[in-house]
Amino acid sequence: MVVKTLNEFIIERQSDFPYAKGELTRLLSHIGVAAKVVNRDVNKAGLVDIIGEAGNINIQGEDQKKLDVFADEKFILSLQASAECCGIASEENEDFIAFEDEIARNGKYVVTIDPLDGSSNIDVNVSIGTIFAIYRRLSEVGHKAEKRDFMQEGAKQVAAGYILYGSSSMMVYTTGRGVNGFTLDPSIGEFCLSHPDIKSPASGIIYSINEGNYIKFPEGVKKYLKYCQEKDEQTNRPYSSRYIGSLVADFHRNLLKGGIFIYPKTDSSPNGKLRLLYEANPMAFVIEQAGGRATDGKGTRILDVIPEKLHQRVPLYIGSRNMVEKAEEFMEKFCKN
Ligand code: P6P
Repeated sequence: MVVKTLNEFIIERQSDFPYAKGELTRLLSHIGVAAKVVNRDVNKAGLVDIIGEAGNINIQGEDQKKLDVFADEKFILSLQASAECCGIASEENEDFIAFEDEIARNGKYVVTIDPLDGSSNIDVNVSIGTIFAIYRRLSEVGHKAEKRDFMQEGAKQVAAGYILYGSSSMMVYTTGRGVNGFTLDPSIGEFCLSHPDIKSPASGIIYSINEGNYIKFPEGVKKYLKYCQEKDEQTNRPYSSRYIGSLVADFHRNLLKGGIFIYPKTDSSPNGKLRLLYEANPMAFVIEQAGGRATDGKGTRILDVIPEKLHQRVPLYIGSRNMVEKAEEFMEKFCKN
């Protein structure tokens, strides 16, 4: 079988966009380059002195691991060098970054990114990931990026995806014409097309949620979990509980095998934990393009949520369409507020 690299695929698909003159192509290619650099260091994290707290506390109030900082820097440098991106909103930075240099200011796109999601898993060698979304800027080309460029609803994404640094490293993304997955071949240092046209199974037998928070869950979630655990051969229940605690890893497994991931609101986290701009929205674009569903549990599509704050959180019910709809039925029946 002839191997198709990420760059060959991106260029081949560029013809999908008559208006695009290669800008998005270059942007996606630069993301791929940064991913390879971060992958190299994630894979040897145990060997070099980049494990452990960088001594900083990030905007989320979490200990910043050195690899967090390293990944954030690598993606920012690569995106700025693409000359297609005029600004970035990152989980690791309190405010958005508007590039100052003239070339970057002429970029037509902005990027929201979680440079290294699940970083608390770095020290124990559990899969972690990068999540990104690309929007067309609203502000005038040639000027600095403005906050409104980043406060667009997810439905305005022109591309989104993730890199999974796991047993093998993969890049999965969509530009609104389906979802394709690329596996890094270390022998040639290229992401190669390995999962063309990924489709989310309409149903599955996996549910992913941190059951340690059970007592804090809304009643509808508690009832849905009991539904998952009941025996019913016709609907292949009881389902299996699978939770890695790394969104990219949990999402990717459920995307391929079928399943639902839930991070609901709780009393202590009234909007859940996951971030709208650079976690929920990119994953929602991917899952919908694969035929799945992503909502806040109360019928609002994640992609329709109008952002109000850069690091705003949102409850996330995402995965196989039938499973998300079933969970929403329980939320509708048992959670009126
Ligand atoms: P909890 C990792 O810190 C993360 O942001 C996601 O990758 C993951 O899905 C979630 O938090 C896990 O959160 O509260 O279950 O540990």
